[in-house]
Amino acid sequence: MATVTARKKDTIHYHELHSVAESMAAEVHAGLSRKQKFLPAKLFYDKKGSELFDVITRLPEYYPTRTEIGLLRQHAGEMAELLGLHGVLLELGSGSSIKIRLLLEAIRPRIYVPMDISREHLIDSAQRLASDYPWLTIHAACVDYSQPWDIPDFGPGRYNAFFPGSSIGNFEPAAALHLLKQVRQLVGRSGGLLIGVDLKKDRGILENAYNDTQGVTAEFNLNMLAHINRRLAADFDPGKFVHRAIYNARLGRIEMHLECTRDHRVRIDGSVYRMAAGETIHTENSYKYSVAEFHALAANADFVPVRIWTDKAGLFSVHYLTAK
Ligand code: AVI
Repeated sequence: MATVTARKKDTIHYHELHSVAESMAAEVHAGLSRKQKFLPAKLFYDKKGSELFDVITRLPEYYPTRTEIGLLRQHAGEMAELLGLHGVLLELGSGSSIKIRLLLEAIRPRIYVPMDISREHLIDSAQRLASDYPWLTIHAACVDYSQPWDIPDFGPGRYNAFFPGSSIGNFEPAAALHLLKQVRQLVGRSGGLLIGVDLKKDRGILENAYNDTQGVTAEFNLNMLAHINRRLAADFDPGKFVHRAIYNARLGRIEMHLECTRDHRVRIDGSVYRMAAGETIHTENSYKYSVAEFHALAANADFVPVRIWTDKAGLFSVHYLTAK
Protein backbone atom coordinates (compact mmCIF):
# COMPACT_ATOMS: atom_id res chain seq x y z
CA MET A 1 0.00 0.00 0.00
CA ALA A 2 1.19 3.54 -0.75
CA THR A 3 -0.08 6.87 0.46
CA VAL A 4 -0.65 9.45 -2.26
CA THR A 5 -0.74 13.09 -1.19
CA ALA A 6 -0.76 16.11 -3.47
CA ARG A 7 -1.94 18.51 -0.79
CA LYS A 8 -2.70 17.32 2.74
CA LYS A 9 -6.46 17.27 2.21
CA ASP A 10 -6.04 15.07 -0.89
CA THR A 11 -4.48 12.16 1.00
CA ILE A 12 -5.61 8.75 -0.13
CA HIS A 13 -4.20 5.26 0.26
CA TYR A 14 -3.36 3.43 -2.92
CA HIS A 15 -3.26 -0.33 -3.64
CA GLU A 16 -2.36 -2.36 -6.72
CA LEU A 17 -4.67 -5.38 -6.37
CA HIS A 18 -3.95 -7.81 -9.22
CA SER A 19 -1.14 -10.17 -8.36
CA VAL A 20 -0.03 -11.04 -11.89
CA ALA A 21 1.53 -8.35 -14.05
CA GLU A 22 -0.76 -8.07 -17.05
CA SER A 23 0.89 -8.61 -20.39
CA MET A 24 -0.81 -6.24 -22.76
CA ALA A 25 1.36 -7.48 -25.63
CA ALA A 26 0.34 -11.11 -25.06
CA GLU A 27 -3.36 -10.20 -24.95
CA VAL A 28 -3.14 -8.09 -28.11
CA HIS A 29 -1.25 -10.81 -30.02
CA ALA A 30 -3.67 -13.53 -28.88
CA GLY A 31 -6.73 -11.45 -29.83
CA LEU A 32 -5.42 -10.50 -33.28
CA SER A 33 -4.45 -14.10 -34.05
CA ARG A 34 -8.07 -15.27 -33.78
CA LYS A 35 -10.23 -15.85 -36.84
CA GLN A 36 -12.60 -13.11 -35.63
CA LYS A 37 -9.99 -10.57 -34.52
CA PHE A 38 -10.60 -9.35 -31.00
CA LEU A 39 -9.16 -6.77 -28.58
CA PRO A 40 -10.25 -6.66 -24.92
CA ALA A 41 -12.50 -3.73 -23.93
CA LYS A 42 -10.29 -2.89 -20.96
CA LEU A 43 -7.86 -1.41 -23.54
CA PHE A 44 -10.31 1.48 -24.05
CA TYR A 45 -9.36 2.94 -20.71
CA ASP A 46 -6.15 4.89 -20.96
CA LYS A 47 -6.46 8.46 -19.65
CA LYS A 48 -7.94 9.73 -22.92
CA GLY A 49 -10.34 6.75 -23.14
CA SER A 50 -11.58 7.35 -19.59
CA GLU A 51 -12.15 11.02 -20.44
CA LEU A 52 -14.01 10.09 -23.63
CA PHE A 53 -16.14 7.66 -21.66
CA ASP A 54 -17.07 10.52 -19.31
CA VAL A 55 -18.21 12.50 -22.36
CA ILE A 56 -20.25 9.49 -23.57
CA THR A 57 -22.09 9.38 -20.24
CA ARG A 58 -23.41 12.90 -20.90
CA LEU A 59 -24.53 12.31 -24.52
CA PRO A 60 -28.26 12.64 -25.25
CA GLU A 61 -28.42 9.16 -26.84
CA TYR A 62 -26.57 7.43 -23.98
CA TYR A 63 -29.54 6.97 -21.61
CA PRO A 64 -27.93 4.55 -19.03
CA THR A 65 -26.00 7.14 -16.98
CA ARG A 66 -28.70 9.76 -16.60
CA THR A 67 -31.38 7.13 -15.98
CA GLU A 68 -29.30 5.44 -13.28
CA ILE A 69 -28.41 8.80 -11.70
CA GLY A 70 -32.15 9.63 -11.67
CA LEU A 71 -32.84 6.37 -9.81
CA LEU A 72 -30.00 6.98 -7.34
CA ARG A 73 -31.24 10.55 -6.67
CA GLN A 74 -34.84 9.52 -6.28
CA HIS A 75 -34.22 6.52 -4.03
CA ALA A 76 -30.98 7.46 -2.22
CA GLY A 77 -32.73 7.43 1.19
CA GLU A 78 -34.11 3.94 0.75
CA MET A 79 -30.83 2.66 -0.70
CA ALA A 80 -28.88 4.13 2.21
CA GLU A 81 -31.17 2.43 4.69
CA LEU A 82 -30.50 -0.92 3.04
CA LEU A 83 -26.73 -0.40 2.86
CA GLY A 84 -26.51 0.78 6.49
CA LEU A 85 -24.23 3.31 8.18
CA HIS A 86 -20.47 3.28 8.84
CA GLY A 87 -19.55 0.15 6.90
CA VAL A 88 -16.91 -0.57 4.30
CA LEU A 89 -18.02 0.41 0.82
CA LEU A 90 -16.28 -1.03 -2.24
CA GLU A 91 -17.00 0.49 -5.62
CA LEU A 92 -16.20 -1.59 -8.69
CA GLY A 93 -15.34 0.34 -11.85
CA SER A 94 -15.50 3.63 -9.94
CA GLY A 95 -14.34 5.79 -12.90
CA SER A 96 -14.92 9.40 -11.93
CA SER A 97 -16.66 8.46 -8.64
CA ILE A 98 -19.60 10.73 -9.51
CA LYS A 99 -22.50 8.43 -8.62
CA ILE A 100 -21.16 7.55 -5.20
CA ARG A 101 -21.44 11.22 -4.22
CA LEU A 102 -25.22 10.73 -4.23
CA LEU A 103 -24.96 8.13 -1.45
CA LEU A 104 -21.90 9.11 0.62
CA GLU A 105 -23.52 11.62 2.98
CA ALA A 106 -26.40 9.24 3.68
CA ILE A 107 -24.30 6.17 4.44
CA ARG A 108 -21.11 7.77 5.83
CA PRO A 109 -18.93 4.69 5.21
CA ARG A 110 -16.00 4.06 7.54
CA ILE A 111 -13.86 3.25 4.50
CA TYR A 112 -14.55 3.83 0.81
CA VAL A 113 -12.63 1.68 -1.68
CA PRO A 114 -12.90 2.92 -5.30
CA MET A 115 -11.55 0.25 -7.69
CA ASP A 116 -10.75 0.85 -11.34
CA ILE A 117 -8.39 -0.29 -14.07
CA SER A 118 -7.37 3.23 -15.17
CA ARG A 119 -4.71 4.14 -12.60
CA GLU A 120 -4.28 7.88 -13.21
CA HIS A 121 -8.00 8.50 -13.56
CA LEU A 122 -8.64 6.52 -10.37
CA ILE A 123 -6.10 8.51 -8.36
CA ASP A 124 -7.31 11.88 -9.72
CA SER A 125 -10.95 11.06 -8.92
CA ALA A 126 -10.10 9.67 -5.47
CA GLN A 127 -8.10 12.80 -4.61
CA ARG A 128 -10.94 15.05 -5.72
CA LEU A 129 -13.29 13.06 -3.51
CA ALA A 130 -10.87 13.23 -0.57
CA SER A 131 -10.77 16.98 -0.82
CA ASP A 132 -14.59 17.27 -1.05
CA TYR A 133 -15.25 14.78 1.81
CA PRO A 134 -12.51 15.40 4.42
CA TRP A 135 -14.17 12.96 6.87
CA LEU A 136 -13.86 10.03 4.43
CA THR A 137 -11.02 7.46 4.51
CA ILE A 138 -10.27 6.39 0.93
CA HIS A 139 -8.31 3.34 -0.20
CA ALA A 140 -8.10 3.57 -4.01
CA ALA A 141 -7.36 0.23 -5.65
CA CYS A 142 -6.16 -0.35 -9.20
CA VAL A 143 -7.52 -3.68 -10.37
CA ASP A 144 -7.77 -5.66 -13.58
CA TYR A 145 -10.74 -8.00 -13.03
CA SER A 146 -9.47 -10.38 -15.67
CA GLN A 147 -6.43 -11.16 -13.44
CA PRO A 148 -6.61 -12.87 -10.05
CA TRP A 149 -7.20 -10.16 -7.41
CA ASP A 150 -8.12 -9.74 -3.76
CA ILE A 151 -8.72 -6.84 -1.37
CA PRO A 152 -6.78 -6.14 1.83
CA ASP A 153 -8.56 -6.71 5.14
CA PHE A 154 -10.30 -3.47 6.08
CA GLY A 155 -11.31 -4.71 9.52
CA PRO A 156 -14.70 -5.55 10.98
CA GLY A 157 -18.06 -4.15 9.91
CA ARG A 158 -20.60 -4.56 7.18
CA TYR A 159 -19.20 -4.72 3.66
CA ASN A 160 -21.23 -3.50 0.70
CA ALA A 161 -20.24 -3.33 -2.94
CA PHE A 162 -21.52 -0.71 -5.39
CA PHE A 163 -21.23 -1.65 -9.06
CA PRO A 164 -23.02 1.03 -11.10
CA GLY A 165 -23.22 1.81 -14.81
CA SER A 166 -24.10 -1.69 -16.01
CA SER A 167 -20.39 -2.44 -16.28
CA ILE A 168 -21.39 -6.03 -15.44
CA GLY A 169 -22.71 -6.05 -19.03
CA ASN A 170 -19.16 -5.79 -20.40
CA PHE A 171 -18.33 -9.24 -18.98
CA GLU A 172 -19.16 -12.44 -20.85
CA PRO A 173 -21.90 -14.29 -18.93
CA ALA A 174 -19.44 -16.82 -17.41
CA ALA A 175 -17.04 -14.04 -16.39
CA ALA A 176 -19.95 -11.99 -14.98
CA LEU A 177 -20.91 -14.96 -12.82
CA HIS A 178 -17.32 -15.41 -11.69
CA LEU A 179 -17.08 -11.71 -10.75
CA LEU A 180 -20.39 -11.75 -8.85
CA LYS A 181 -19.18 -14.82 -6.94
CA GLN A 182 -15.99 -12.95 -6.02
CA VAL A 183 -18.03 -9.95 -4.86
CA ARG A 184 -20.25 -12.27 -2.83
CA GLN A 185 -17.10 -13.65 -1.13
CA LEU A 186 -15.80 -10.13 -0.44
CA VAL A 187 -19.00 -8.83 1.16
CA GLY A 188 -19.56 -12.00 3.17
CA ARG A 189 -22.76 -13.25 4.80
CA SER A 190 -23.85 -9.90 6.22
CA GLY A 191 -23.04 -7.77 3.19
CA GLY A 192 -24.78 -6.72 0.03
CA LEU A 193 -24.43 -5.47 -3.52
CA LEU A 194 -26.03 -2.40 -5.09
CA ILE A 195 -25.70 -2.87 -8.84
CA GLY A 196 -26.90 -1.05 -11.97
CA VAL A 197 -28.00 -3.25 -14.86
CA ASP A 198 -29.08 -2.07 -18.31
CA LEU A 199 -32.33 -3.69 -19.45
CA LYS A 200 -33.27 -5.34 -22.75
CA LYS A 201 -35.27 -2.99 -24.94
CA ASP A 202 -36.05 -1.78 -28.42
CA ARG A 203 -33.13 -2.23 -30.84
CA GLY A 204 -33.37 1.41 -32.03
CA ILE A 205 -32.81 2.88 -28.56
CA LEU A 206 -29.89 0.52 -27.94
CA GLU A 207 -28.16 1.09 -31.25
CA ASN A 208 -28.55 4.90 -31.02
CA ALA A 209 -26.89 4.83 -27.58
CA TYR A 210 -23.75 3.33 -29.15
CA ASN A 211 -23.85 5.32 -32.42
CA ASP A 212 -24.13 8.90 -31.17
CA THR A 213 -24.44 11.65 -33.77
CA GLN A 214 -21.44 13.58 -32.38
CA GLY A 215 -19.16 10.59 -33.03
CA VAL A 216 -17.81 10.40 -29.46
CA THR A 217 -18.39 6.64 -29.20
CA ALA A 218 -16.57 6.23 -32.52
CA GLU A 219 -13.63 8.24 -31.15
CA PHE A 220 -13.69 6.14 -27.96
CA ASN A 221 -13.60 2.93 -30.00
CA LEU A 222 -10.80 4.18 -32.32
CA ASN A 223 -8.76 5.50 -29.38
CA MET A 224 -8.06 1.89 -28.43
CA LEU A 225 -5.76 1.66 -31.46
CA ALA A 226 -3.88 4.83 -30.48
CA HIS A 227 -3.57 3.44 -26.94
CA ILE A 228 -2.02 0.23 -28.29
CA ASN A 229 0.35 2.25 -30.53
CA ARG A 230 1.51 4.24 -27.52
CA ARG A 231 2.04 1.26 -25.24
CA LEU A 232 3.47 -1.26 -27.71
CA ALA A 233 5.66 -0.90 -30.78
CA ALA A 234 2.56 -0.85 -33.00
CA ASP A 235 1.60 1.14 -36.10
CA PHE A 236 -2.20 0.98 -36.28
CA ASP A 237 -3.58 3.72 -38.54
CA PRO A 238 -6.94 4.64 -36.95
CA GLY A 239 -7.81 6.36 -40.26
CA LYS A 240 -8.14 2.91 -41.88
CA PHE A 241 -10.92 1.81 -39.51
CA VAL A 242 -14.50 2.85 -38.84
CA HIS A 243 -16.68 2.37 -35.78
CA ARG A 244 -19.55 -0.14 -35.88
CA ALA A 245 -22.06 -0.92 -33.12
CA ILE A 246 -24.97 -3.33 -33.63
CA TYR A 247 -27.42 -5.11 -31.33
CA ASN A 248 -27.13 -8.88 -31.50
CA ALA A 249 -30.64 -9.81 -30.32
CA ARG A 250 -29.89 -13.55 -30.21
CA LEU A 251 -27.10 -13.02 -27.69
CA GLY A 252 -28.73 -9.99 -26.01
CA ARG A 253 -25.72 -7.74 -26.48
CA ILE A 254 -24.48 -4.64 -28.22
CA GLU A 255 -21.33 -5.52 -30.14
CA MET A 256 -18.74 -2.89 -30.93
CA HIS A 257 -16.31 -3.49 -33.77
CA LEU A 258 -13.64 -1.57 -35.67
CA GLU A 259 -14.19 -2.26 -39.34
CA CYS A 260 -11.19 -2.10 -41.60
CA THR A 261 -11.78 0.05 -44.71
CA ARG A 262 -8.85 -1.21 -46.86
CA ASP A 263 -6.45 -4.11 -47.12
CA HIS A 264 -3.29 -3.33 -45.18
CA ARG A 265 -0.81 -4.69 -42.65
CA VAL A 266 -0.21 -3.68 -39.05
CA ARG A 267 3.10 -4.25 -37.26
CA ILE A 268 3.08 -4.94 -33.54
CA ASP A 269 6.28 -5.77 -31.69
CA GLY A 270 7.82 -7.34 -34.80
CA SER A 271 4.71 -9.39 -35.74
CA VAL A 272 2.69 -8.49 -38.81
CA TYR A 273 -1.11 -8.79 -39.02
CA ARG A 274 -2.99 -8.64 -42.32
CA MET A 275 -6.19 -6.65 -42.22
CA ALA A 276 -8.65 -7.14 -45.06
CA ALA A 277 -11.13 -4.48 -46.16
CA GLY A 278 -14.48 -5.25 -44.54
CA GLU A 279 -13.02 -7.39 -41.78
CA THR A 280 -13.61 -6.28 -38.20
CA ILE A 281 -11.83 -6.27 -34.86
CA HIS A 282 -14.38 -7.02 -32.14
CA THR A 283 -13.69 -4.59 -29.27
CA GLU A 284 -16.62 -4.81 -26.85
CA ASN A 285 -19.79 -6.60 -25.84
CA SER A 286 -22.36 -4.88 -23.70
CA TYR A 287 -24.89 -7.46 -22.48
CA LYS A 288 -28.43 -6.38 -21.64
CA TYR A 289 -30.49 -8.35 -19.12
CA SER A 290 -34.18 -8.74 -18.35
CA VAL A 291 -34.89 -8.54 -14.61
CA ALA A 292 -35.53 -12.29 -14.54
CA GLU A 293 -32.26 -13.05 -16.36
CA PHE A 294 -30.29 -10.89 -13.97
CA HIS A 295 -31.94 -12.45 -10.91
CA ALA A 296 -31.04 -15.91 -12.23
CA LEU A 297 -27.40 -14.85 -12.67
CA ALA A 298 -27.30 -13.31 -9.18
CA ALA A 299 -28.87 -16.42 -7.64
CA ASN A 300 -26.09 -18.55 -9.16
CA ALA A 301 -23.62 -16.30 -7.33
CA ASP A 302 -25.49 -16.86 -4.06
CA PHE A 303 -27.23 -13.49 -3.95
CA VAL A 304 -30.94 -12.90 -3.28
CA PRO A 305 -32.82 -9.88 -4.59
CA VAL A 306 -33.99 -7.52 -1.86
CA ARG A 307 -35.17 -4.53 -3.86
CA ILE A 308 -35.20 -3.33 -7.46
CA TRP A 309 -35.71 0.19 -8.78
CA THR A 310 -36.49 0.93 -12.45
CA ASP A 311 -37.46 4.07 -14.34
CA LYS A 312 -40.95 4.49 -15.82
CA ALA A 313 -39.82 3.67 -19.36
CA GLY A 314 -38.15 0.46 -18.16
CA LEU A 315 -34.76 1.44 -19.57
CA PHE A 316 -32.49 0.67 -16.62
CA SER A 317 -32.55 -1.17 -13.29
CA VAL A 318 -30.74 -0.83 -9.98
CA HIS A 319 -30.78 -3.90 -7.72
CA TYR A 320 -29.95 -4.38 -4.09
CA LEU A 321 -28.94 -7.97 -3.37
CA THR A 322 -27.80 -9.66 -0.18
CA ALA A 323 -26.22 -12.99 0.63
CA LYS A 324 -28.54 -15.98 0.28
C1 AVI B 1 -18.69 0.94 -19.30
N1 AVI B 1 -19.78 0.29 -20.04
C2 AVI B 1 -20.88 -0.05 -19.15
C3 AVI B 1 -20.20 1.00 -21.26
C4 AVI B 1 -21.35 0.24 -21.94
O1 AVI B 1 -22.38 0.85 -22.20
O2 AVI B 1 -21.21 -0.96 -22.17
C5 AVI B 1 -19.05 1.18 -22.21
C6 AVI B 1 -19.46 1.86 -23.49
N2 AVI B 1 -19.12 1.47 -24.68
C7 AVI B 1 -19.61 2.29 -25.56
N3 AVI B 1 -20.34 3.20 -24.94
C8 AVI B 1 -20.25 2.96 -23.64
